[in-house]
Amino acid sequence: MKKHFLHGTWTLSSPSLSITCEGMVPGSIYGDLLRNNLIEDPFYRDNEFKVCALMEHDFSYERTFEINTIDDSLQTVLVCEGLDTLANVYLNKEHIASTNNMHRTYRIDVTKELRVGVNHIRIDILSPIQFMKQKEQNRTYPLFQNKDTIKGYIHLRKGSSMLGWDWGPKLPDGGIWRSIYLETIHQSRIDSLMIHQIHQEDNVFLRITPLLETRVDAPLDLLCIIKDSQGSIVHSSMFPVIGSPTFDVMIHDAKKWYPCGYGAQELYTIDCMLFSNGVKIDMQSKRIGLREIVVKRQDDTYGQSFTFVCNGIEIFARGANYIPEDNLLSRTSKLLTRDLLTLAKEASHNMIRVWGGGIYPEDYFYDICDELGLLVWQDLMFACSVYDMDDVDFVDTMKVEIKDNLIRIRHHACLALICGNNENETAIEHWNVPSLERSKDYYIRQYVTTIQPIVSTYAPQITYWVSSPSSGKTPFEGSNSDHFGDMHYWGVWHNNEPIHYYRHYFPRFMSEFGIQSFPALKTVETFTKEMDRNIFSYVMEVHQKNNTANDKILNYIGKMFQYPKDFNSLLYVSQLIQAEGIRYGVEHWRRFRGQCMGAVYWQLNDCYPVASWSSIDYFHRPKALYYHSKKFFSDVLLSIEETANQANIHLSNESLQEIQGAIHLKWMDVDGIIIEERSHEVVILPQTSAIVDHFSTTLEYSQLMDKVLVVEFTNKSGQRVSNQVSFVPDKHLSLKKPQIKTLIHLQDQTLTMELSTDTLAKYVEIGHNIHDIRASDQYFHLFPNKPIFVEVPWNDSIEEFVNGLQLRSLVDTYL
Ligand code: BMA
Repeated sequence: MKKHFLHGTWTLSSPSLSITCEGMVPGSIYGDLLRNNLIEDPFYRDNEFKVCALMEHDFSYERTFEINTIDDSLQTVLVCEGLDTLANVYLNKEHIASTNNMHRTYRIDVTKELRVGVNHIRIDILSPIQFMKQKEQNRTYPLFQNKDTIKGYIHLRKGSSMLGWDWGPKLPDGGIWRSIYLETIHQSRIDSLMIHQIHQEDNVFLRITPLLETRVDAPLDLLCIIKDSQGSIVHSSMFPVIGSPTFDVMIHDAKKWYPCGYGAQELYTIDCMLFSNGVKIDMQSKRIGLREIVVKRQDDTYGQSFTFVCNGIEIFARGANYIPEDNLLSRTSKLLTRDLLTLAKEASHNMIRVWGGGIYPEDYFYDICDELGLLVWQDLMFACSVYDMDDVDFVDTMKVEIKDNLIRIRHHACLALICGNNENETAIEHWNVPSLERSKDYYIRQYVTTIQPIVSTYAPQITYWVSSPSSGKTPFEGSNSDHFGDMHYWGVWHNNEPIHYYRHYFPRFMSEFGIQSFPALKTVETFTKEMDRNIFSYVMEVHQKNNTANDKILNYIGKMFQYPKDFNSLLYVSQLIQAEGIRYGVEHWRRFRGQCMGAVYWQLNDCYPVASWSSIDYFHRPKALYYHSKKFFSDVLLSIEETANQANIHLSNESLQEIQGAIHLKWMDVDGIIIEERSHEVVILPQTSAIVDHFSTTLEYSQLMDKVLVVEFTNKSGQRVSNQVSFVPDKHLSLKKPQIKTLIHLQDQTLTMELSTDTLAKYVEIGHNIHDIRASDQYFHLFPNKPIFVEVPWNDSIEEFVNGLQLRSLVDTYL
């Protein structure tokens, strides 16, 4: 099988816009217009609106290519791995296909149309906006749709958030966004490989089923080679194809794959080759991990568990929700995805939920998750909507889309669960949707009757979960309960509930909860002019997609912190409420390990520079939440469950080893004067959480305003985790301007900073006026007599660092 890629330079045109320019394939219309200076940066100020309007027009991509010879006995297929979205495809002026789904792979037989010599291909991309408008006009009954998205998106199988979301602009890019090539096929090909695993203690039995597509009845042979992560061959066999082939292999002493923190990420490669008369005519290769992942759902005193179990180990899932990485699809890259996911792993995330309102990620996304040991909760691409199951074209294309994507991703070690949709069940149960009975009927037809069997056919070993959230019981029955299934809790944030309400909930698995913040000033500067830098300015509000959210940020700031003195302080403090709020929730749920077995916050990343719930912004600048997550997600967590004037100290151990060490408790004032101090030894079993100490005070509020309770746990090898709390909110703490001193060494492109202070400095941020700082720690609390060491990757001189160093802490926002 030969591939002739049609990548590279095409001509992009739009007659109604009088545009003709160079286009890059794979790529996107906006990407090309931007490169050719035909549009301004769509992310700058309010350019979004001008750029969005362009998609009311049709565009065409075309090019010529040469074919030297054509073997009449062979078939040629044009493979389009991503056409976005409504496309008409022409080869040598013949219409060869019409497409309606950006998530699908199209295989178009072009044997008849292809010629020796020069060929001409043209792909017309029709306006998604016109299509949606038309569909909405023809609709006779209302269906529930997300209000932040261009109406009618529910009829089009295009990444919904490209048409706007409560964190994303309405920039419906389009084009040839994934690979396009001609494939020359001999009489037969391997269409797909299905791999079943049966785990028998140290051995793993593999059943490998290649699905063959054969055009002629000629003898064929299959060769299967399996290699381990070191490249050593652990199995090789060749056999003739008889009927529908399937072959079984036993891998002895299997090196298993585990999510990060629970074991290694061993990966095996299966190469399956098809031979005809001794000539190799096709091949498929899959990299797999030997692992068994189930979701344990067992009735218990709290309701029913919802626990990911990998190779028999119960996992407390710690992670974040992932959205598309860029509204301009041509700007994403493997490098950027790796950077994002590596950041997540470095902060002890072990699960990424691919949220259902976007797009199915690239193959490399799953490869990276396999390598890093990040479990993937994969939503199918349906979110916050009711879809028209009487629309035959929609249903037909949806079925193929799901099949295509399951076949593409099902072998990945990281894939832990397939979920039917995001919030569609709970929307029908709780959100007062129109056409209620019809919506219920459509829901059941879509996720239960149609999709569930597709998942059990094409990914039979992956758990199918009908919706997030769901109780897993009869649809629309307690879909967002904290006794069954998974839960999205948005009382904090969307309903303005105070942050301590997180403690009112004991979910079995919290798959969404979040608090917004602004991105760093450097990020804000990319889309604003000086005059825009006020959170209620027009431009800042254009970059705030969640109605009234800036008011909410101020509201939460007011509960915790003093009024920030300027714009930059406000951005910083907004990140602190987010970091502190999410910490508060996660620490609570980790204290109830067993009852709760997952905390996946909303959201990991951004698709453009915006105020949002992300922990890492569009330019991959980690926010305070990111740094907090390093601690609240780490295997060993010391947390303080404080009430008015007392506190339980909890130690949570997610590791597989028992840990022993000393708890050290200090009750002190902000200048480091110790009032009370004690320490004692503790032992904590693997994968448990326990109360290890208790503290109480009888002091009055006014006497508590300069006091802090600091707890530390130091294990036998000297590793330390700590936490702190005051019994008054930070805004009432009597903080003074600290004198923060730094001692800095540079070695092997790493700066080691020792920071010390004369009085408590809260949420210390290490910034630089030019460079981005990715320190090993940030937003930490610095106590007198307790220096903190931080490492910063740095490939410039020490002077450059010192000259631009910008340190700040909480008091700097108001004093
Ligand atoms: C959740 C998500 C998204 C949304 C987020 C913030 O419900 O599923 O649809 O962006 O809340 O509002």
